[in-house]
Amino acid sequence: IQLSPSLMTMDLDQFKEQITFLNDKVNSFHIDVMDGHFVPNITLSPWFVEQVRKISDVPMSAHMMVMDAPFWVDRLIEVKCDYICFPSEVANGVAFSMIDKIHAAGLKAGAVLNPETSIDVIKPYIDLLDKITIMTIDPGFAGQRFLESTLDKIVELRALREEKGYNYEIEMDGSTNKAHWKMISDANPDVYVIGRSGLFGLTDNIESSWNQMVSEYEECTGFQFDNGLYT
Ligand code: S6P
Ligand code: MG
Repeated sequence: IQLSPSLMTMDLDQFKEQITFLNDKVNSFHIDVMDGHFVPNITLSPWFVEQVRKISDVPMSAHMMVMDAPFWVDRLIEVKCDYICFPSEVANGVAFSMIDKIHAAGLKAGAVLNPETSIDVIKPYIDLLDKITIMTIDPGFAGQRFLESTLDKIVELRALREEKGYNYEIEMDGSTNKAHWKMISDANPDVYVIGRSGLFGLTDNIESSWNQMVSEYEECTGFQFDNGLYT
């Protein structure tokens, strides 16, 4: 499986230690970028992407929760964020130009679907996307209720990709932990965003949290932990 730790839930007092530990274990870092309007919170930023890049070569994936998506796309292009994922809910009228700009910069373009958003919203440009993120919680905060019905969209996206030959990666985000590993794994996304409840919050040490996450994953799914990096 491909893992993408959500850095808004890391322990900032252990910034270097946690990033360095995860550096050769995960496929990307998930960077939540909020503007206080699309959701009532403010977390990470393009500046944070630059700080992580100083000590890590792991690709970075920005999850934008902002009203003015084109503005933040430009800022994330400036720092060469590897995946730039915009909120599909505010992309009407600007989706094609954002995707073209991201691609012209040699970066990957993604769209994020909040729990209430249906796949139909992104159908006009789905063939151009490199990633689609399905929110399995309400966006804005960590530690929120898992919304099981959102998993149907993962199954639908996989079938659609098969049928039409699309290239997007399918990612899920929210409450990836032992209460939900089994049902998420049944829905079979490509990328699992993992945050407070499934990794950073498990113990006060990143190595023991990682080991606990791996054993919880194996216990819940019956699969061997098979990190995408090593396959
Ligand atoms: C929420 C954000 C997510 C969270 C993550 C937190 O707005 O997009 O990426 O950081 O879901 O993890 P958890 O395990 O507390 O849900
Ligand atoms: Mg996120």
